[in-house]
Amino acid sequence: MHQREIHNVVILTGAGISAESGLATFRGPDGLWEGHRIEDVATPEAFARDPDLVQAFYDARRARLKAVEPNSAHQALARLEAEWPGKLLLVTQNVDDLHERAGAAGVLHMHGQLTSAWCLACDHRVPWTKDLADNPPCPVCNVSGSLRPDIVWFGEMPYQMDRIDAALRDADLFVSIGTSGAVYPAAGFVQTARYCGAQTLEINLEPSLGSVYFQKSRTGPASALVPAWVEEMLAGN
Ligand code: BV8
Repeated sequence: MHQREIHNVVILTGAGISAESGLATFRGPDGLWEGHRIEDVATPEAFARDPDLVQAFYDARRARLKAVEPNSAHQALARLEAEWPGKLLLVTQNVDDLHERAGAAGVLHMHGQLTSAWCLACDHRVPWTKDLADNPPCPVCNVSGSLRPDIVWFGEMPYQMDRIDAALRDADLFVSIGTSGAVYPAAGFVQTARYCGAQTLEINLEPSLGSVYFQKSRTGPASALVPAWVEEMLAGN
């Protein structure tokens, strides 16, 4: 990394950064939930067909958040965000709150968050930490049974894509951490960044589906590699 040219940094994280905190990834051996493929549960069609099944899937994952803690990779990224002298955008595909609980401030959750609910009656989004399966009333409009998880499902448009695209085009460095590169548009970010002149680095337990697009890659657990990389970035080498 030629540090002197790196001012604007975009970081993309995936489920792999939360794996060592004890949260299941999508495509590991546990890439199923109660025997359901994630793609079959995380869709608007599944929610229309069987809302109780989908609400239970997200209620279980929301409840699990209370049982896990951020790991050293989340903490290192929070430190980098706080101390980096240039621009830094942390985009996550994860719907957990571990980046925030490690102290990161401006996290962009492109696929939504477990700790938010979306009311289909009044279209407000509200902070949410309880279950939704029991059809609680919306705290804004008081309608019951209108709250869905504020999660971007397959076939739905990810959040803040214009902002992400502008940051990728302006990036000097794009770093992807803990993602398989299996889902678009996130899997295509490296190509946009590289096309616009950014240096690209992948940090992952194993080469991802998009490894070929990265100029540099480091394979191993995020809890070891991310703190080491942040030290290098802040030491200016
Ligand atoms: C959209 C929220 C358009 C839900 C998620 C055919 C071809 C190409 C694309 C498509 C296609 N058919 C359909 C599509 C589009 C589709 C898609 O890409 N499908 C895939 C399956 C082919 N994409 C969409 O639908 C997206 N929307 O395209 O909208 C549109 C246009 C106009 C108008 C309206 C709409 C929306 C996709 C978002 C879906 N929601 N998450 C939830 O969480 O329940 S996706 C979910 O899976 C994640 O958010 C993430 O994005 C994705 C991949 O997961 P990862 O985070 O990468 O996790 P994974 O388990 O896969 O990998 C973990 C990695 O970590 C591994 O590589 C592993 O080695 C590594 N690891 C493990 N342990 C560690 C580690 N690394 C380091 N340290 C460790 N300790």
